[in-house]
Order: sequence, then structure tokens, then C-alpha cells
Amino acid sequence: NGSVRQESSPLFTVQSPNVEYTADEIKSRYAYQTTEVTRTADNKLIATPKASNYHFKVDRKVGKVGMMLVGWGGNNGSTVTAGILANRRNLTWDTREGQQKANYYGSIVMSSTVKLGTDAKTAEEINIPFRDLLPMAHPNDLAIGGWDISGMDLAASMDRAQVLEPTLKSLVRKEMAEMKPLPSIYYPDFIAANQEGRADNVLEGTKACWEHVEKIQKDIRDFKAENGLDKVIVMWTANTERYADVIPGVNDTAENLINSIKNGHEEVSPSTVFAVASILDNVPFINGSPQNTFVPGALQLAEQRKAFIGGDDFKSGQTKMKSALVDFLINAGIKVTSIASYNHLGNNDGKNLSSQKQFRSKEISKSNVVDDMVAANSILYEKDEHPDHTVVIKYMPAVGDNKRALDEYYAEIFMGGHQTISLFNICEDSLLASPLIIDLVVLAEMMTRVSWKEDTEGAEYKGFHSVLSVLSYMLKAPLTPPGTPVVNALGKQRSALINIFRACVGLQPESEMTLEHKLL
Ligand code: NAI
Ligand code: DG6
Repeated sequence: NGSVRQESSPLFTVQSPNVEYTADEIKSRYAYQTTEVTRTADNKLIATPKASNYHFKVDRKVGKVGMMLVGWGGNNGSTVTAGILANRRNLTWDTREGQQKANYYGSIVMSSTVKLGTDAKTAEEINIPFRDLLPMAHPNDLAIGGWDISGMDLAASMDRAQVLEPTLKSLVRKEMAEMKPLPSIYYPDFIAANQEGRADNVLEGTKACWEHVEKIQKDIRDFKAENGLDKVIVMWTANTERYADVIPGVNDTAENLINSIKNGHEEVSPSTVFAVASILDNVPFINGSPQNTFVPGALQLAEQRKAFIGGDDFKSGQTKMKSALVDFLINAGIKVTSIASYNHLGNNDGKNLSSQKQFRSKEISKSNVVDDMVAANSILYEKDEHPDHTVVIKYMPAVGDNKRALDEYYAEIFMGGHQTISLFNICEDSLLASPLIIDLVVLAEMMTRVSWKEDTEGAEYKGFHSVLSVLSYMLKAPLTPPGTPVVNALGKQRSALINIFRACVGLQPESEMTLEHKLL
């Protein structure tokens, strides 16, 4: 289960007095250029260029990494596992369209490129794989494990999911059949009642208790030891839960949350118990579902322990398109006035979401995804004005994992005219989500090896803030450090990620000015 990749020499090195490579580390001194804006008494704006110097340090040793999925036997869990096995073994298989080769399409880390710079001789763009920006874990090397309330082995789970081609399944079946999810915690009130039938692999107890926290910690430690791992990332890809009520004295502070778990309070969800167990063991925990796993107490605990957390809800299809398209329309000066988003799907996720409280969690995460783009354009929108936005999800068993997403964008254009854009997106939901799981694991692990310090005498290196907002590109409702803005626009999210990684090797953001082609 997984292996250690030999460190190879990097694809590029940076030649600069501000960058130093040692066998173990990359160190950079970086000038972060921003524009500070102030207002005069008569409400005029003054923009002042500002530079803050930071030092970044990247640990070059990736080590051996494991991923533990909560909900391992679900559609996402079984699909991402089979996908990694197929890539690890470089498999090819027959389909009705011909031979198919394993790939990592849909993964920003594995299948996208970034512009490094311009060729010194030809002035052409030099693009490199994203994964070569910094020394990152390779998904083929990940050890995989996890929990599920359903005891099916991963081969049977992959059959139940009905996502992958039979020919591919036959090639990974033997290995998948040996993978069995660990028993999990099941508090029936948090997921739809229609899930009860699959809950045959559960720990004793139907509400939070400290034994559950300790059992999850033990599972993580055992997995780490059995596979000789340096690091584990835990990810929730289990059913969408209902929201937990945030109650003063119960889950509003770290201390209250811990006491509530110890006292068996009914308002603590399974996902929060997993998060608490991971945080206490300093294991990064990512929430791929929409519910409020990170109640204020969980967030505070992560900050206190300096443990990494990320969430919420994988941004796979409809929302990814929305966070690109609406950004484009509004930036083009077009006033989006309504967005109607319909979904129907027939997988177990759809079945769970057919229950009102679980649907509500998803409705919230799918609905707030254009707020920052709208708020940024005061020409098109008055203060607090929003486009109408509705989200509908219906369970239609026949279409299985092949989710249908229909979107109508209605916009106001020049001189009172109207533009209607209709999108109809059909594809296997789990084939979109699986590469996101991989990216989240690889990038979260990467962030455990990046530290920074201020450019002052005696400053010490420290990690980024516990809340990894740098993962926003993969998430529908990005969690950000308390009091900091949420960015939903897809382009900005990608730029932030790439430019932070560039800063780690002392490179400025790629401005796209290409003056070398314009000042001739
Ligand atoms: P699924 O229903 O096939 O899998 C979920 C798995 O979680 C099931 O096997 C279930 O038995 C298990 N489970 C439920 N409660 C558990 C617990 N307390 N502990 C351990 N296991 C538990 O769903 P799927 O399609 O894999 O999606 C997983 C999650 O990801 C859902 O919340 C979904 O909304 C979310 N998501 C999925 C996206 C996609 O494109 N597939 C995109 C965005 C979010
Ligand atoms: C119905 O929308 C089911 C959901 O689980 C979504 O498929 C999932 O959250 C992906 O949503 P999106 O908007 O990123 O395609």
C-alpha cells in the first residue's frame, strides 16, 4: 500500500540571490507587493504601493504519505482508490471506444501546467507541470485506508458505485477486495434515515463520546505504523450530514466542544468527532462535504493546536463552472440577474440529499458561491443587491452517478437587453470528485512542509494559519481564517495557489503583461 518515491532533481531551479537550495530545504526571501488604499476626508482614494518582505522555507523531503478517507466505501472513496491503483500500475483497458490508459485528468496538480517564464532565446512561454513547482507527493505513492459505516470491501463498493468500466474493475478487483473499511461512528440523526440499511460496520454508541475520539486516533496511528508513514491526511468524503446547531456552552469553544464530546452531547456530529481526533493528533483534516463540521469550537481547537484543517464541500462540476462563468460575466461588465441551478442524480449521495435537512446543507454551500464577485462590482450592483439564485436537487435513481446539472444564467446587457445562457452538464460525479480528493491531499501535505517568517531580526519560522484557505480552488464553500474574506472566483483561487508556491521559490507572480512582446 504505497511506496516512497526517490527524490529526483527538480525540473527547474531559481537563480537569484534571494533563493538558496540545500539538500533538505529551499529558502527564499520574497517581497510581497501590494497596494494599500486609503480614503481622504472628501472620499477620494489614495493608492500606495507597498512591499512586505517575508522568508519562506520548504522542506524538500516529501516522505511517505497516507490518505485516510471517511466514507471510503462510497462512490468517491471507491473510485479514487481504483483510480490510484490503475495509475500506480500504469494500466490500460478496453472500452467500447478503444484502449483507455490510466490518467489523472481533472487534477490541477497532476494534469495542469503553469507558466514558469519566458524562454531567454525565443521569448516563448515556458509552461511546466504544476506538480513540478515544488517537491510534492505523487498520488501513485499514497497509502490508502479509511472508514465506512458500510462493511463492504472496496471491490464490492466499486461495483455498488456503478462508476467504472467492467474491464478496469476486473484489473483492480483483487487488490480492491483486500481493502476493508474500518468500522466508523454512526449517529443516525445526522444523515438521512434512508442510509440506515448500509450501516453494518459501526462502533458501539449513537452519540459522541470520548472513546470514539480515541478510537479514531488509534486507527490513524495504527495505519501510520502499519504502512511506515511519515504523514497522514484525513478527509471526510462520507455522506452529507445535517448542520449541527451551534449552541453556546456546547460547541462554541474548543473547551466546550471537548467537554460536550466527553458528556455525550447529541449535537456533536460524527464529522466533528473525526475532525477533533485528527486535530488532536496534528493530522490535517479536510471536509469534502457541505455540513458545518468546523463548528467554532473545532476551529478554535485547530488554531490552538496549530493543526491544519480545510473545507468545505468538493467543488466539482456545476459550482466550478459557476465560479468561473459568473466571474467572467461580471468582469465583462454584464449584470447577472438570476441563476437557476437544477440537479438530478441517482447515486447514494442523491439518495441521502433527498432528505430535507441534508439537502439544506448542500443548498447553503451551493448558494453563496458568487457573493464576492457580485460585491466587487459596485457599478452593476447596489450595496447588498444580489442576483436571484436557486438550487434544486432531485434524486432520480436511473441516472446513477451520471449527474445532470442544468443551469440558466440570465443577465442584463447593453441598453436593457437580456442574455440567457443555458448549460447542461452530464458526467460521472465521482470522476470529477476523485481528482479533487487527490489534489486536496497532495496540497495539504505540501502545506505541512512550508514555513515562513518575517524579515526581522530574531524572527522564527512558523506554519501557515491552521485554516488552509489555499485549498479554496477545490472547495465550494471555502473555509478561511476567521475574519478574512472568502474568495470564490475560480481564477483568483488558482492564482493565489500558484503564486504562493512561486513565492516559496522566490518568484514573483506571472503578471501576463508580456511587455517583451509589446515594447518593440
Ligand atoms: P456516497 O454516498 O457514495 O458515499 C458516502 C459514504 O459514506 C457511504 O459509503 C456511506 O456508507 C459512508 N458514511 C456515511 N456516514 C459515515 C460515517 N459516519 N463514517 C464513515 N462512513 C460514513 O457519496 P459520494 O458520492 O461518495 O459523496 C461523498 C460526499 O462528497 C457527499 O457528502 C457528497 O455530497 C460530497 N460531494 C461529492 C461530490 C461529487 O462530485 N461526487 C462533489 C461535492 C461533494
Ligand atoms: C447534487 O448536486 C449532488 C451534489 O453532491 C453535487 O453533485 C456535488 O456537490 C457537486 O456539486 P457541484 O456544484 O460542484 O457540481
